[in-house]
Amino acid sequence: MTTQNTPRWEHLWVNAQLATMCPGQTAYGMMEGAAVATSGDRITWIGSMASLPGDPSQLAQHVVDCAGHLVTPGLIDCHTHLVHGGNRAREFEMRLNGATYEELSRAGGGINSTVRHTREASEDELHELAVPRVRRLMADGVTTVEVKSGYGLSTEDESKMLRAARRLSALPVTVKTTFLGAHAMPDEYSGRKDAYIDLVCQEMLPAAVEAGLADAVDGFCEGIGFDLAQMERVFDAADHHKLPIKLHAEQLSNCHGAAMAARRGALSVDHLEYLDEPDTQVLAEHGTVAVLLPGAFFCLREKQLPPIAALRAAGVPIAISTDENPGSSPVGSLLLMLGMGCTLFQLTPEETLAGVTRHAASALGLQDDIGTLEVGKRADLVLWHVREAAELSYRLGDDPCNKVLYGGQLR
Ligand code: DI6
Ligand code: FE
Repeated sequence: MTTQNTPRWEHLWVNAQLATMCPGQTAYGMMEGAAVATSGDRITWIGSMASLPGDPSQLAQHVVDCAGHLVTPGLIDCHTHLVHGGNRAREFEMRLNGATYEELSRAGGGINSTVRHTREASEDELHELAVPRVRRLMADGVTTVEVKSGYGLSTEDESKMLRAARRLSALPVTVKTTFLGAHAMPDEYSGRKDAYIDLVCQEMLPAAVEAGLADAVDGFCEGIGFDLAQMERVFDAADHHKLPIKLHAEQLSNCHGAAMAARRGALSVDHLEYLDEPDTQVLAEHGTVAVLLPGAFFCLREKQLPPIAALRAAGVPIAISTDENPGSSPVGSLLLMLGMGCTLFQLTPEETLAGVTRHAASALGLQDDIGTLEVGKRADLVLWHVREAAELSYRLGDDPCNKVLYGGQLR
C-alpha cells in the first residue's frame, strides 16, 4: 500500500548562502550551502544541505534552487515620512540658483509647504501618492516599512495621514505607523508652542489612538522643533496610552533629547549627529537603538558625523533608514542607504545589513517576529542576485533583488 506523500513544507529554498543575521560566531550569521523552509507565514526549518531530511522535491510544494546566491531576512525601513502631499523640487532648484532662505520662505517653501500640500490632499490622494514610494522600497527587498505622520499638524490631518499610511498594508508589505504630531509648528500656532503641545497631547494623539491608527509616538526635539520639557509632555501622553516612544534627536544640535528618551525606554532615537559620549553610554545602558539616516546627512550636506566609534564601542545597536521625506531626505532606496552608511559613516557592510534587518526590527519593537532568519520567525525572505553580502552595500544604484517571500508567499 502506498501512502499519500504530502510535502511537509510550503516553500524550500536550497543551495543558499543564508545571511541569518543572528549574532554569533560567523559574520552575518552566515550559513553557506544551506536551505530554509517555510510553512504558512513562518520559517519552519533551517539547516545545511547535508542535513535536509530527504529529496527537496519531496519535502516542499515549491522548491527554489538559489545556486549559491545570498538569502537575507526581508529588509526593514524603520523611519520614513513617505506619506505627504507635494514635493520641494522647485525649492531645491531655487536654492541651487542662489535664492536666500528668506526668498524661499516668502515663496512658501520649507516644511510648511509640505504641510499645506498635505492638508489640501484628500486621504485617497495621499494614499495614491504614497503607493509608488512604497513599491520603490519593495523593489529593494523591503518587507516592513514604518511611516510617520507629522505633515498634517491638526487633529484631522494627522489622522488622515495615518489612515492613508495604514491603507498601504493592502500591498504585500508590513506597515507600522508612528504618530509625529510634534514634528513642526503649524502656522496658526505661531509663537504658541506650549499651546500646540497641549493640542497634541489632549486632542491629536487621543484621536489617533481612539481610531487605532498609531503604533508608536515620535517627536522632533530641536531648537527649531520642540524642547525637552515639551517632548516629555508628549511622552507622558504616549505612556498614558501605553504606546512606545521614539525621538528625532541631536540632528542639528545637542539638546540631550536622545538620553532623555532612552531613560524613558524609547525603542529608538534617530539622527544623532550631535550625540555626545556620556549620552551614548545612556543609550547603551537602556538598549535603545540608534537609527542613523545617511540620506538626510547627505542631502543637508552635514559636516558633523554621528559618533559611530563611540556607539560601536558602547555596543549600541545601530539601525539605518531612508528617512524618506520631501525636505531633508528625498530618498527612495534603502539599498542606497547601505552604500551611504558605508561611504559616509564608515559603517561596515555587516553593520549596514544588520541596520536594516535585526536592529531595524528592534527599532520597531518587532525583534521577536522579524529581522533574522530563525525557525519560528515570520517568513519574510529575500533572494538576491549577489553571492557576497558586501555587494549589497558596495554597488550603488543596482537592482539586485531577485525573489521575495513575504509572510511565506511569493511576492
Ligand atoms: N528632521 C528632518 O530631517 C525632517 N524632519 C525632521 O524632524 C525634515 C522634514 C522636512 O523638511 O520636511
Ligand atoms: Fe525623520
